Amino acid sequence: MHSTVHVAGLPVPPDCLGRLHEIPHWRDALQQLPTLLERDGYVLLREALPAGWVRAARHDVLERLAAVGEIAEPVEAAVATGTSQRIACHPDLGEFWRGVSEAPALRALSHGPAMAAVAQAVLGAPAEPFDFLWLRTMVEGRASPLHLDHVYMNRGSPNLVTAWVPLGDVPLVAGPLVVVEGSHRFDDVAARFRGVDVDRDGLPGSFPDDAVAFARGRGARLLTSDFRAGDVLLFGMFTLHGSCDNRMGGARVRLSCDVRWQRAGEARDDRWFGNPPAGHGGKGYGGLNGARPLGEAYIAR
Ligand SMILES: O=C(O)CCC(=O)C(=O)O
Repeated sequence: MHSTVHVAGLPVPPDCLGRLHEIPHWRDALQQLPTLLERDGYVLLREALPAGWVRAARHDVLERLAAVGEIAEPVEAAVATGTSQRIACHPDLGEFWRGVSEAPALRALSHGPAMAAVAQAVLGAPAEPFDFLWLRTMVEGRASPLHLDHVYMNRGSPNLVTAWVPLGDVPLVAGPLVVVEGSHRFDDVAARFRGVDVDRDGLPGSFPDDAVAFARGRGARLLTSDFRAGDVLLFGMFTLHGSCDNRMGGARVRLSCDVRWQRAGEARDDRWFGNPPAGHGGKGYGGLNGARPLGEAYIAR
Protein backbone atom coordinates (compact mmCIF):
# COMPACT_ATOMS: atom_id res chain seq x y z
CA MET A 1 0.00 0.00 0.00
CA HIS A 2 1.13 3.55 -0.74
CA SER A 3 3.44 5.24 1.76
CA THR A 4 1.22 8.34 2.07
CA VAL A 5 -0.59 6.85 5.06
CA HIS A 6 0.33 8.71 8.22
CA VAL A 7 -1.21 8.48 11.63
CA ALA A 8 -0.54 11.11 14.29
CA GLY A 9 2.20 12.64 12.16
CA LEU A 10 4.16 9.44 11.53
CA PRO A 11 4.23 7.20 8.45
CA VAL A 12 2.65 3.81 9.04
CA PRO A 13 5.33 1.19 8.32
CA PRO A 14 4.35 -1.12 5.42
CA ASP A 15 4.27 -4.24 7.58
CA CYS A 16 1.78 -2.54 9.90
CA LEU A 17 -0.58 -1.47 7.13
CA GLY A 18 -3.26 -3.54 5.40
CA ARG A 19 -6.28 -3.11 3.19
CA LEU A 20 -9.84 -3.39 4.41
CA HIS A 21 -11.52 -6.57 3.22
CA GLU A 22 -13.48 -6.09 0.01
CA ILE A 23 -16.80 -7.83 -0.63
CA PRO A 24 -17.18 -7.96 -4.39
CA HIS A 25 -20.81 -8.23 -5.53
CA TRP A 26 -22.05 -7.63 -1.98
CA ARG A 27 -25.54 -6.89 -3.25
CA ASP A 28 -25.78 -10.55 -4.21
CA ALA A 29 -24.80 -11.63 -0.70
CA LEU A 30 -26.86 -9.38 1.57
CA GLN A 31 -27.73 -12.18 3.97
CA GLN A 32 -24.00 -12.76 4.61
CA LEU A 33 -23.31 -9.20 5.76
CA PRO A 34 -24.18 -9.75 9.47
CA THR A 35 -21.78 -12.72 9.50
CA LEU A 36 -19.05 -10.67 7.86
CA LEU A 37 -19.58 -7.86 10.38
CA GLU A 38 -19.17 -10.42 13.13
CA ARG A 39 -16.11 -11.96 11.49
CA ASP A 40 -14.17 -8.78 10.64
CA GLY A 41 -15.72 -6.18 12.93
CA TYR A 42 -16.61 -4.08 9.89
CA VAL A 43 -18.00 -4.32 6.36
CA LEU A 44 -16.87 -2.13 3.50
CA LEU A 45 -19.60 -1.63 0.90
CA ARG A 46 -18.51 -0.01 -2.34
CA GLU A 47 -20.95 2.16 -4.29
CA ALA A 48 -23.65 1.66 -1.68
CA LEU A 49 -25.03 5.21 -1.92
CA PRO A 50 -25.78 7.19 -5.09
CA ALA A 51 -22.67 9.25 -5.88
CA GLY A 52 -24.93 12.13 -6.98
CA TRP A 53 -26.44 12.30 -3.49
CA VAL A 54 -22.94 12.39 -2.00
CA ARG A 55 -21.95 15.23 -4.33
CA ALA A 56 -25.11 17.17 -3.45
CA ALA A 57 -24.51 16.77 0.29
CA ARG A 58 -20.85 17.73 -0.04
CA HIS A 59 -21.70 20.79 -2.09
CA ASP A 60 -24.29 21.95 0.42
CA VAL A 61 -21.92 21.61 3.39
CA LEU A 62 -19.15 23.45 1.53
CA GLU A 63 -21.50 26.25 0.48
CA ARG A 64 -22.53 26.77 4.09
CA LEU A 65 -18.87 26.91 5.16
CA ALA A 66 -18.09 29.31 2.30
CA ALA A 67 -20.94 31.55 3.48
CA VAL A 68 -19.04 32.07 6.76
CA GLY A 69 -15.78 32.69 4.92
CA GLU A 70 -14.11 29.39 5.79
CA ILE A 71 -14.00 27.73 2.33
CA ALA A 72 -12.68 29.40 -0.80
CA GLU A 73 -14.54 29.59 -4.13
CA PRO A 74 -15.02 27.43 -6.08
CA VAL A 75 -16.15 25.39 -3.12
CA GLU A 76 -15.78 21.95 -4.75
CA ALA A 77 -12.03 21.90 -4.01
CA ALA A 78 -12.78 22.26 -0.27
CA VAL A 79 -9.85 24.62 0.32
CA ALA A 80 -9.84 26.29 3.73
CA THR A 81 -9.29 30.04 3.67
CA GLY A 82 -7.71 30.07 7.12
CA THR A 83 -10.20 32.70 8.25
CA SER A 84 -13.72 32.52 9.65
CA GLN A 85 -16.70 34.78 10.24
CA ARG A 86 -18.69 31.94 11.78
CA ILE A 87 -18.91 33.41 15.26
CA ALA A 88 -19.84 36.86 13.95
CA CYS A 89 -22.51 35.44 11.62
CA HIS A 90 -23.83 32.74 13.97
CA PRO A 91 -23.22 33.46 17.66
CA ASP A 92 -25.07 30.22 18.47
CA LEU A 93 -22.48 27.85 17.04
CA GLY A 94 -24.43 24.73 17.99
CA GLU A 95 -27.48 25.96 16.10
CA PHE A 96 -25.36 26.76 13.06
CA TRP A 97 -23.83 23.30 13.11
CA ARG A 98 -27.22 21.71 13.55
CA GLY A 99 -28.38 23.54 10.43
CA VAL A 100 -25.41 22.22 8.46
CA SER A 101 -25.67 18.69 9.86
CA GLU A 102 -29.43 18.35 9.41
CA ALA A 103 -29.72 20.06 6.01
CA PRO A 104 -31.92 18.17 3.52
CA ALA A 105 -29.21 17.05 1.07
CA LEU A 106 -27.07 15.51 3.81
CA ARG A 107 -30.06 13.96 5.56
CA ALA A 108 -31.19 12.35 2.29
CA LEU A 109 -27.82 10.64 2.20
CA SER A 110 -27.26 9.73 5.86
CA HIS A 111 -30.88 8.91 6.74
CA GLY A 112 -32.40 8.10 3.36
CA PRO A 113 -33.57 4.89 1.74
CA ALA A 114 -30.21 3.81 0.33
CA MET A 115 -28.55 4.05 3.74
CA ALA A 116 -31.55 2.39 5.39
CA ALA A 117 -31.28 -0.59 3.04
CA VAL A 118 -27.60 -0.99 3.80
CA ALA A 119 -28.11 -0.69 7.57
CA GLN A 120 -30.94 -3.21 7.47
CA ALA A 121 -28.80 -5.69 5.55
CA VAL A 122 -25.85 -5.34 7.92
CA LEU A 123 -27.98 -5.53 11.09
CA GLY A 124 -30.08 -8.33 9.63
CA ALA A 125 -33.27 -6.57 10.78
CA PRO A 126 -35.27 -3.40 10.11
CA ALA A 127 -33.16 -0.46 11.20
CA GLU A 128 -33.60 3.11 12.40
CA PRO A 129 -31.01 5.91 12.55
CA PHE A 130 -29.98 8.15 15.41
CA ASP A 131 -31.27 11.65 14.72
CA PHE A 132 -27.86 13.03 15.62
CA LEU A 133 -25.19 13.15 12.92
CA TRP A 134 -21.46 13.51 13.38
CA LEU A 135 -20.22 15.66 10.50
CA ARG A 136 -16.42 15.86 10.18
CA THR A 137 -14.43 18.66 8.59
CA MET A 138 -10.81 17.60 8.96
CA VAL A 139 -8.33 20.29 8.07
CA GLU A 140 -4.81 19.56 6.90
CA GLY A 141 -2.77 17.51 9.37
CA ARG A 142 -5.75 16.50 11.45
CA ALA A 143 -7.08 13.02 12.31
CA SER A 144 -9.33 11.31 14.85
CA PRO A 145 -7.53 9.37 17.58
CA LEU A 146 -8.21 5.68 18.18
CA HIS A 147 -11.41 4.89 20.05
CA LEU A 148 -14.34 2.53 20.47
CA ASP A 149 -17.80 3.94 19.79
CA HIS A 150 -19.36 1.91 22.62
CA VAL A 151 -18.37 4.42 25.30
CA TYR A 152 -20.24 7.26 23.56
CA MET A 153 -23.55 5.57 22.82
CA ASN A 154 -24.28 2.60 25.04
CA ARG A 155 -27.52 3.61 26.79
CA GLY A 156 -29.82 2.00 24.26
CA SER A 157 -29.84 -0.97 21.94
CA PRO A 158 -26.58 -2.92 21.68
CA ASN A 159 -27.59 -3.85 18.15
CA LEU A 160 -25.99 -0.79 16.74
CA VAL A 161 -23.59 0.01 13.91
CA THR A 162 -21.69 3.10 12.86
CA ALA A 163 -21.80 3.98 9.18
CA TRP A 164 -18.82 6.10 8.08
CA VAL A 165 -19.69 7.96 4.91
CA PRO A 166 -17.03 9.89 2.97
CA LEU A 167 -18.49 13.09 1.52
CA GLY A 168 -16.61 12.89 -1.77
CA ASP A 169 -13.62 10.79 -2.72
CA VAL A 170 -11.34 10.23 0.27
CA PRO A 171 -8.08 8.70 -0.96
CA LEU A 172 -5.45 7.53 1.51
CA VAL A 173 -3.72 10.91 1.46
CA ALA A 174 -6.95 12.61 2.57
CA GLY A 175 -7.06 10.66 5.85
CA PRO A 176 -9.78 8.01 5.63
CA LEU A 177 -11.03 5.89 8.48
CA VAL A 178 -8.61 3.28 9.84
CA VAL A 179 -9.53 0.13 11.76
CA VAL A 180 -7.30 -1.94 14.05
CA GLU A 181 -7.39 -5.43 12.53
CA GLY A 182 -9.28 -7.93 14.69
CA SER A 183 -9.82 -5.40 17.49
CA HIS A 184 -13.49 -6.35 17.96
CA ARG A 185 -12.07 -9.58 19.43
CA PHE A 186 -9.64 -7.95 21.88
CA ASP A 187 -11.35 -9.30 24.98
CA ASP A 188 -9.25 -7.28 27.42
CA VAL A 189 -10.12 -4.03 25.64
CA ALA A 190 -13.81 -4.93 25.62
CA ALA A 191 -13.66 -5.86 29.31
CA ARG A 192 -11.98 -2.54 30.13
CA PHE A 193 -14.49 -0.41 28.23
CA ARG A 194 -17.77 -2.32 28.37
CA GLY A 195 -20.29 -0.18 30.26
CA VAL A 196 -17.99 2.86 30.42
CA ASP A 197 -19.99 5.98 29.62
CA VAL A 198 -17.95 9.08 28.82
CA ASP A 199 -20.68 11.45 29.99
CA ARG A 200 -21.50 9.67 33.24
CA ASP A 201 -17.93 8.68 34.10
CA GLY A 202 -16.20 11.84 32.92
CA LEU A 203 -13.53 9.85 31.11
CA PRO A 204 -12.08 10.51 27.68
CA GLY A 205 -13.12 7.77 25.28
CA SER A 206 -10.18 8.05 22.94
CA PHE A 207 -6.97 6.07 23.38
CA PRO A 208 -3.88 8.03 24.30
CA ASP A 209 -1.76 5.29 22.71
CA ASP A 210 0.01 5.73 19.44
CA ALA A 211 -2.03 3.69 16.94
CA VAL A 212 0.97 2.04 15.28
CA ALA A 213 2.52 1.05 18.61
CA PHE A 214 -0.82 -0.21 19.86
CA ALA A 215 -1.44 -2.33 16.76
CA ARG A 216 2.11 -3.70 16.75
CA GLY A 217 1.80 -4.65 20.40
CA ARG A 218 -1.16 -6.82 19.41
CA GLY A 219 0.42 -8.27 16.28
CA ALA A 220 -2.32 -6.50 14.33
CA ARG A 221 -2.26 -4.15 11.35
CA LEU A 222 -3.99 -0.87 10.69
CA LEU A 223 -6.51 -1.43 7.91
CA THR A 224 -7.69 1.28 5.58
CA SER A 225 -8.40 1.98 1.93
CA ASP A 226 -8.97 4.62 -0.70
CA PHE A 227 -12.66 5.57 -0.56
CA ARG A 228 -14.82 6.83 -3.39
CA ALA A 229 -17.99 8.88 -3.14
CA GLY A 230 -20.81 6.40 -2.46
CA ASP A 231 -18.73 3.91 -0.45
CA VAL A 232 -19.75 3.20 3.16
CA LEU A 233 -17.83 1.52 5.97
CA LEU A 234 -19.99 0.04 8.73
CA PHE A 235 -18.60 -1.27 11.99
CA GLY A 236 -19.57 -2.38 15.45
CA MET A 237 -19.26 -0.65 18.79
CA PHE A 238 -16.13 -2.57 19.89
CA THR A 239 -14.11 -2.11 16.71
CA LEU A 240 -11.17 0.15 17.45
CA HIS A 241 -10.86 2.85 14.86
CA GLY A 242 -9.66 6.37 14.18
CA SER A 243 -8.57 8.12 11.03
CA CYS A 244 -5.39 8.64 9.06
CA ASP A 245 -3.95 12.14 8.84
CA ASN A 246 -5.22 14.52 6.20
CA ARG A 247 -2.07 15.12 4.14
CA MET A 248 -3.68 16.36 0.94
CA GLY A 249 -1.87 19.68 1.16
CA GLY A 250 -3.11 22.95 -0.29
CA ALA A 251 -5.31 23.50 2.78
CA ARG A 252 -7.84 20.99 1.45
CA VAL A 253 -10.40 19.70 3.93
CA ARG A 254 -11.53 16.06 4.26
CA LEU A 255 -15.30 15.81 4.65
CA SER A 256 -17.21 12.82 5.99
CA CYS A 257 -20.04 12.02 8.32
CA ASP A 258 -20.81 9.17 10.65
CA VAL A 259 -24.33 8.11 11.48
CA ARG A 260 -25.52 5.31 13.75
CA TRP A 261 -28.22 2.83 12.87
CA GLN A 262 -29.79 0.38 15.29
CA ARG A 263 -32.43 -2.30 15.21
CA ALA A 264 -35.79 -0.56 14.89
CA GLY A 265 -38.03 -0.62 17.95
CA GLU A 266 -35.24 -1.32 20.45
CA ALA A 267 -34.21 0.91 23.37
CA ARG A 268 -32.84 4.30 22.38
CA ASP A 269 -29.92 6.23 23.86
CA ASP A 270 -31.85 9.44 24.42
CA ARG A 271 -28.80 11.67 23.95
CA TRP A 272 -28.94 11.01 20.22
CA PHE A 273 -32.66 11.18 19.48
CA GLY A 274 -34.99 14.16 19.49
CA ASN A 275 -35.45 17.51 17.92
CA PRO A 276 -32.91 18.75 18.73
CA PRO A 277 -30.98 15.78 20.19
CA ALA A 278 -29.47 16.55 23.61
CA GLY A 279 -25.98 15.29 22.71
CA HIS A 280 -23.13 15.04 25.19
CA GLY A 281 -23.90 16.97 28.37
CA GLY A 282 -26.97 18.57 26.77
CA LYS A 283 -24.74 20.55 24.40
CA GLY A 284 -26.43 19.22 21.26
CA TYR A 285 -24.45 19.89 18.10
CA GLY A 286 -22.50 22.53 20.00
CA GLY A 287 -20.52 19.71 21.68
CA LEU A 288 -18.87 18.65 18.42
CA ASN A 289 -15.51 19.76 17.12
CA GLY A 290 -17.22 20.55 13.84
CA ALA A 291 -19.28 23.24 15.56
CA ARG A 292 -16.16 25.28 16.21
CA PRO A 293 -14.80 27.58 13.51
CA LEU A 294 -12.96 25.48 10.92
CA GLY A 295 -9.40 24.73 11.93
CA GLU A 296 -9.72 25.61 15.62
CA ALA A 297 -7.87 23.27 17.96
CA TYR A 298 -9.31 19.77 18.07
CA ILE A 299 -10.65 18.47 21.38
CA ALA A 300 -10.32 14.68 21.82
CA ARG A 301 -13.26 13.34 23.78
O1 LIG B 1 -14.00 10.53 10.44
C1 LIG B 1 -13.28 10.46 11.43
O2 LIG B 1 -12.21 11.08 11.52
C2 LIG B 1 -13.66 9.60 12.60
C3 LIG B 1 -14.96 8.93 12.45
C4 LIG B 1 -15.32 8.08 13.61
O3 LIG B 1 -14.67 8.02 14.60
C5 LIG B 1 -16.52 7.25 13.52
O4 LIG B 1 -17.10 7.13 12.43
O5 LIG B 1 -16.91 6.67 14.56
